Amino acid sequence: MTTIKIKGMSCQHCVMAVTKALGAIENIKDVRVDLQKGEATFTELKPVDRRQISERIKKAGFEVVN
Ligand SMILES: [Cu+2]
Repeated sequence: MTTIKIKGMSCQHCVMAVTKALGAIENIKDVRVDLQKGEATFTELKPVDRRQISERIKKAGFEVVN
């Protein structure tokens, strides 16, 4: 299980957008987004490039903080 910090989420729509953005990345499964903590957790079936994750999150309008 991988956990990343995400900046900029303020409501359930943000949660949906982040969940969708992460879920669309190959080899990422079981995405859970915690709005209050500003975190997303997911399973990597194979190691996923962190830069790719950051880019997808950015495209969705948010920012990875790690
Ligand atoms: Cu929102």
